[in-house]
Amino acid sequence: MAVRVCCRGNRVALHMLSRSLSHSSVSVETLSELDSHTHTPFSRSAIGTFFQERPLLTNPFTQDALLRAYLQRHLAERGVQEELERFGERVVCEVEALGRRCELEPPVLQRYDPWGRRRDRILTCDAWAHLRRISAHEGLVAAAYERTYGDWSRVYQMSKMYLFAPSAGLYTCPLAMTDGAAKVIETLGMPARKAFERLTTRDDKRFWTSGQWMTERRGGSDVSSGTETVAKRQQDGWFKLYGFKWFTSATDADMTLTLARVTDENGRTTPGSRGLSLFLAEVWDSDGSSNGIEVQRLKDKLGTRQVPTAELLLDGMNARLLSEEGRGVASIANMLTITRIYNTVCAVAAMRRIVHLSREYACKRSVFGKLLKDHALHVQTLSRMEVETRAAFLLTMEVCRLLGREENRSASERETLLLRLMTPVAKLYTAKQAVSVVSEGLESFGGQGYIEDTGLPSILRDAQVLSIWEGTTNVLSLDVLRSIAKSSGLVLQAFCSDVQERLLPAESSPALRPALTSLRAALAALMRFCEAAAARPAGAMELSARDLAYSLARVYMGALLLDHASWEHATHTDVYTALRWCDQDLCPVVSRDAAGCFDSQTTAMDSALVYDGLKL
Ligand code: MFK
Repeated sequence: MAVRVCCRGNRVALHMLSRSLSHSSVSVETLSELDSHTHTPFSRSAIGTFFQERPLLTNPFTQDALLRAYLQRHLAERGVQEELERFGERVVCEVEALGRRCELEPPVLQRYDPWGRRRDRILTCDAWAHLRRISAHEGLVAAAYERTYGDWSRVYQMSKMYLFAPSAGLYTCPLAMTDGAAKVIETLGMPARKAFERLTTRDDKRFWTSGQWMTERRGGSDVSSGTETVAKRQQDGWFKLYGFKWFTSATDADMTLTLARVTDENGRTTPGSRGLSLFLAEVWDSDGSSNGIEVQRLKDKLGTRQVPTAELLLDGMNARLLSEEGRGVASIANMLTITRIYNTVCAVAAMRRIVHLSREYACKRSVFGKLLKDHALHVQTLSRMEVETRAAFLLTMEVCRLLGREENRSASERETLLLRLMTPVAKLYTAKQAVSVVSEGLESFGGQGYIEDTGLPSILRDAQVLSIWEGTTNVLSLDVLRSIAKSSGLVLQAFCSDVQERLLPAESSPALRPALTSLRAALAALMRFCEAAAARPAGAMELSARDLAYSLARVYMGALLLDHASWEHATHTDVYTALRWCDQDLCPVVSRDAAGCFDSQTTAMDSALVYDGLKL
């Protein structure tokens, strides 16, 4: 092998010539000597002339057939499509670059002022501030509370969020908590009207974002026993909070909602959930100093690097009591409903984005003599991603629709029950889908999907958090059980009758028959399982919780796909999607039960398997 270095001014080109493997040499030549190599590959350039085409991001509204069809069906004649098309253009031309800058210029913690005085400040980049302004102007939170579209206001707002999310550098995180805080205040009867107005304004100068500080060092799932923060009542009726918050997201927020235990005159607190109350605090004073808060450090995370996530010591933070004393968890649950729905929207949006880029790339990338889009195996993989994305989209929009109807006071009892049941189901299931679909999507770019500055890896990193924050998959599966127990099974009855009704129009379509048959069988099996499970010990129910939640998700998504495919303007593609979705095991809780997975001896076997080889 010979390596030759040629010089012309500052230009240096390295030429790797595979002449001989037996000896290598380095020589310096002038360009004129190289003229004889004009036709040699790589002779004039360091890297040759072939470059891979990058996938182009185009208007996410116009390229999304299902979103457009869904809106045409439900929100047709109200100028919504034009507005979303305009916003989609803004996402591509403006938001995308801002989001990318937030990834490249992550927040930093400044602890001291130039004269050595402790003064914690979280510094975020200009792009983050710009996204805040855009969010306010576009009414990304406000639209939900203006209720311009009545029952459909949430669908409208979340359609916008869905377009915004994959480009927005995780600005959806503060927006989720802001929306959640507004929802809590509204539900509690407006005890903090001024804060509510700021959270829901379109005026960027007045717009506030909110945090949601729930997680402490003892853990984020078991909030009732893990919360150590205490609240000491002051003479003016306000409280001073003392505690340590272990994860606080988007800590640059203007205000926050947080949980603490009110102390009695002897300094004692009530343990458990009954001892927790909900507080509202402004995070920063008017001079920019913090409200009795020390920022211990910013977290070093796998993804969501755009978002300042901090550990906070609350050392006398002034706060006002928002809920009744002891009703903290029940009150903040309204916020969790909203943030879990945002999580769902962001999960689907991430899936849609990767599918968008993957299919675009497949039209440009040629391999083995033809474009990727002409390789049937590659297209099969993309179509499976598309099926997952469509099912997730319809479930997400249905949950948003239910939320909108509840907020517009038009929800029936069945719809209210369904919202309670399907919020955790949608959150947990779409989060898992997002990780899987985005991971598959990265693979569709080959090695380029693994290269940082393509921007692709950050989509996967950011998707990974979706199954963790706002409750892990298992915590949410237990929340599904909680909703069943609390309603004495009424949520399941609502589920069953809703699915049955949705399937009726599909009866007149021969093309949909195989999917309809599978879905009806799955629903019947699921309901039989639930009836039998009521007689089982609580431990067995808990063991089946995840598979039960997955079954509810798959059956409901199937029903929504069939419903959509039965619409008068449905396409062959809609029918095909429903058929493909119903190909799978729609009811894993029943198949796992049949395999003995929830039997009493299973826990011991699982434990023996997991700890095999480890001395306990
Ligand atoms: C892109 C998206 C961006 C999102 C960004 C957000 C960033 C923020 C990051 C975070 O903060 S992540 C941390 C989020 N933390 C969690 O999600 C907590 C996870 N743990 C749970 O959800 C537990 O299940 C829970 C804390 C709720 C358990 O608490 P408890 O006290 O053991 O619950 P309990 O005793 O069963 O219920 C207390 C009350 O709350 C009951 O009301 P009642 O007193 O009236 O009976 C319950 O019905 C009610 N409740 C609980 N969960 C509910 C609920 N109500 C409605 N919906 C729910 N999901």
